[in-house]
Amino acid sequence: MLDRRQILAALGTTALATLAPSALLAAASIKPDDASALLVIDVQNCFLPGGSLAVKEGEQVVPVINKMAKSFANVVMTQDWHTPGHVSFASTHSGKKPFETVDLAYGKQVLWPDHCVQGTDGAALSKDLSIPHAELIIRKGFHKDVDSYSAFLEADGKTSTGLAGYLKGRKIKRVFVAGLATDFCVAWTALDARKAGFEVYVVEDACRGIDTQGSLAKAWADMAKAGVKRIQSADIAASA
Ligand code: VGL
Ligand code: ZN
Repeated sequence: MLDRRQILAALGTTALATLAPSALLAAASIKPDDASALLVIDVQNCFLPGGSLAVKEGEQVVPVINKMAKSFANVVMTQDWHTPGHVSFASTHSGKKPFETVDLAYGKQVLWPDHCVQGTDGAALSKDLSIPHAELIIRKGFHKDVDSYSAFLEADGKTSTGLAGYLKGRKIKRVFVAGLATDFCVAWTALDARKAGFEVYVVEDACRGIDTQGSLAKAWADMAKAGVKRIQSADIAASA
């Protein structure tokens, strides 16, 4: 006969045995495979503290991305890479200030402080990134008269960066997007990745936003509508 204490002890063991594995699974249920790539967007000095277009808490994404990158066999990084006098700079348009907008041939353009000018220290990737196995760095926004938030398609909506072709050539089916800024380069990259036919995850705690004129809420709404999955870095299984 089991006494009361033995029954309680057995129940306790059963409860632990049944609960613990599912709790662990829920904590890290996504395992990146060879058909998965991590896209690290614009983790550049200009977007970090002290930079000309510093994103609030931008530096906090770096350790999260470094850790997560270890779970990926495939990592691609991007670099915003503008000409001097780029069309996206407020300083290029007389009488305009940063965060105002202008209407260009391809649509509405938010104007920014000068940032990520080709070859400058501000355009360099953060020295705190530690992803030696990253296999491609793609530069974007290098045409003087066209911006490119997206890593796939310039803001004219038709000029390709070549990234979709690269990823498809490498048989990548799933992309995980992280970096700066959530509401611009991360969101536009995620939306274009969906349009190009990829399964897309945005890792929320590995991103930070600029949030101008409601841009952050709009970006998340647009991404949800497009079928982008919003996850946390803890949802990704750590490397073995
Ligand atoms: C970005 C504004 C201007 C970004 C780039 O990386 O999100 N935002 N250029
Ligand atoms: Zn830019």
